[in-house]
Amino acid sequence: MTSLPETPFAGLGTILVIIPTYNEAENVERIVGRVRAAVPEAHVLVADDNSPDGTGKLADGLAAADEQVRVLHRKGKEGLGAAYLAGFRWGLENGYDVLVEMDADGSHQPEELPRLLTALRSADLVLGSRWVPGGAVVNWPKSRLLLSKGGSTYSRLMLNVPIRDVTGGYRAFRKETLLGLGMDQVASQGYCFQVDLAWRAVKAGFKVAEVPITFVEREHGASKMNRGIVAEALWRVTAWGVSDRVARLTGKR
Ligand SMILES: Nc1nc2c(ncn2[C@@H]2O[C@H](COP(=O)(O)OP(=O)(O)O)[C@@H](O)[C@H]2O)c(=O)[nH]1
Ligand SMILES: [Mg+2]
Repeated sequence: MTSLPETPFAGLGTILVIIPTYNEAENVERIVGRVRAAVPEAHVLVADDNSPDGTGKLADGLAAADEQVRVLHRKGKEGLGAAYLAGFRWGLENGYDVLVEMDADGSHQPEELPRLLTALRSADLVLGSRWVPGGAVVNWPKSRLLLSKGGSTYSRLMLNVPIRDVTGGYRAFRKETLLGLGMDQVASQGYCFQVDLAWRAVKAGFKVAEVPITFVEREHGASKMNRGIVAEALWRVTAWGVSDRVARLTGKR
């Protein structure tokens, strides 16, 4: 019997990097190439919401040339949260042990993925963090820095989660973590999806670790961040925090 070649992360099992895309034609080929180079054993799933700019077609081309790359074509733009939930379900159905979240625009550097995976050896969920010592953000205007830091701090205090960067989207989950945090009840669509999952993981008693990352603002294409996404995050986090306090006061938790 021939044994499989030893890879640095063999102990973690099979790894799927999920990359949600909406109009990332200028980025999709570069990011997939960087992931494949940085962690050659990882598989990649591009979860595209029928991008009008042809991102899905470009991803199909990558998949045709590399059996470790797959594409999940979704019918239209439904938000980051919905794309990730579909990607997670696909990954779990296809037997992956580790599921990674990564943006398509290069903000989450694939070259830092080995550090997240190394930390996952002794954690259930690893968060790439901009706001722990050693973490950084490159090329963000002051307004965006304030929004992100403020959002993270507000969520941390409102939900009582001991996490510095609770809104970040560069993460590695063990499959048991996803299966144990009640994914089916997640309704968040936009970026508060990230807060939702981290909070659920903490409440479910999973070990959550933060490792510093350097977040690099995109050079190509446009951000999909908008006021609706911020508003959804604000009202959902506030509603969760309030109902959590009420439940604690009335002893229902
Ligand atoms: N599939 C899918 N991907 C999305 C959607 N909204 C954002 N994304 C992707 O999510 C990642 C982060 O979005 P981005 O616009 O860079 O947000 P920002 O970094 O917060 O400004 C990128 O890979 C986007 O293409 C969506 O509705 N559907
Ligand atoms: Mg971005």
